[in-house]
Amino acid sequence: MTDRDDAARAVLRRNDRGGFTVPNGRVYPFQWNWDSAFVALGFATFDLDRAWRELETLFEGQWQDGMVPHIVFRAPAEGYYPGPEAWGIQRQPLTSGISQPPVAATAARVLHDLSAGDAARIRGLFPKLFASHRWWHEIRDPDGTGLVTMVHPWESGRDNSPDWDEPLSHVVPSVDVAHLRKDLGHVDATQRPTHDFYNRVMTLVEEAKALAWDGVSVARTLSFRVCDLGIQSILLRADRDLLKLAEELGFSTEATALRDWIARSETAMQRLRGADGLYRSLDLRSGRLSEAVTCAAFLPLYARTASPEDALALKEYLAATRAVAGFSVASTDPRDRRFDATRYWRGPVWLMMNRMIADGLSGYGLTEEANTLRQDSGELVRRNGFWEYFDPRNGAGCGGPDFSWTAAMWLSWSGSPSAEQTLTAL
Ligand code: 9WN
Repeated sequence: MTDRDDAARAVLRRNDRGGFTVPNGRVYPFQWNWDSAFVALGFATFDLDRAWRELETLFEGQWQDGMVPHIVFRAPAEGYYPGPEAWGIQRQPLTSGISQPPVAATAARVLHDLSAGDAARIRGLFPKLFASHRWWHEIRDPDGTGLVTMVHPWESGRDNSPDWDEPLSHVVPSVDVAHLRKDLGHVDATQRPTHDFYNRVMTLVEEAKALAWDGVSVARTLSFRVCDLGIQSILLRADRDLLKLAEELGFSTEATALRDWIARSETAMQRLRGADGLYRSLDLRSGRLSEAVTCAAFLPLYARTASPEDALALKEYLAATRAVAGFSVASTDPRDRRFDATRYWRGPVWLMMNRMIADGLSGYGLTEEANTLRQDSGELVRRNGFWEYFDPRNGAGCGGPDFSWTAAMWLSWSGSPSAEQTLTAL
């Protein structure tokens, strides 16, 4: 145990609002979907019961159709836009109307592995996890193509990535929400998305409201419809983890469905492979692959769907970009004109991305590269603390301080003395 471990636990305890954790009390005062999955991994290092609770409270926000919302507004809080009134959804607990990358089943698998044969918690959660995967594969892929649709940049969790520039340029803004924003009161404007971005993404919320948030109509008709390489890869990996759980727990009908979804996704993912061997997101409206190469390019390794040749191409790409950017992994290729070292998802490093990428690299035997990511991630925290994200050039902390998932990644991965142990844990 080190002082920094204590500090990381203190961040999680401070951001704990009683069974659920806020990413950061000031900037993000509610429960977020994929944040909670990563936070559960952090709690699991010192309080396994509390770790399960994080996932259980997240799923209390699950919709009837299986969707797990990207925000659960569990208790009123000031300081964040768009709050519950902007989404206009009448259910309890109050939630947003879109989802986020489905990391939860993978986190649940890790918690179950740590639960020493006690299957009670996973048995309670399994049907809900399965319903959420069914939602992605059926509601968000209504034609069964094997590629799931995201309808809003916030669903990717990589909100402001250059991946969305082109598809978002076709959304005609119908609202002006600049005056409603609260993020700029907490974080420097150069580190946050532009007003134009907010006007376009809130236009998408208005479009969905007009459809009364009907799942299939939203998936078929919103003016932003993209297959995000991140969601697609994270879902495929989570399908595999959920399949392991289904087999162990004897959920055979669910296991059959999961095998079908996995087979379909594996085939369809080939459509995301560019001529240079690197994977990208696909604009489902125009049929065009994203031009940018972003940190999501590594996630087919995490999904275990890349070929050994793809893995070698990514190894080279990692070395080349690290030589330019400094700390890995920059969220946008630092040689790209769209790279911006401190602006949200256009350059900075995120530790939970690094952890998934390192898991992928080690899954392909690239242990040295995986260790480099773990060391870079550890160093960023040692130098600067538990920031939301970091400038890859000098490691400066950006966004919000005392961030839950950064503390959780420190405890469960980058701060651990043994790389081997932690790299196989996810
Ligand atoms: C919108 C909470 C979330 C993360 C996302 C990150 C950011 C929200 C925002 O914060 O998004 O969901 O208002 O910018 O991009 O990945 O889950 O930490």
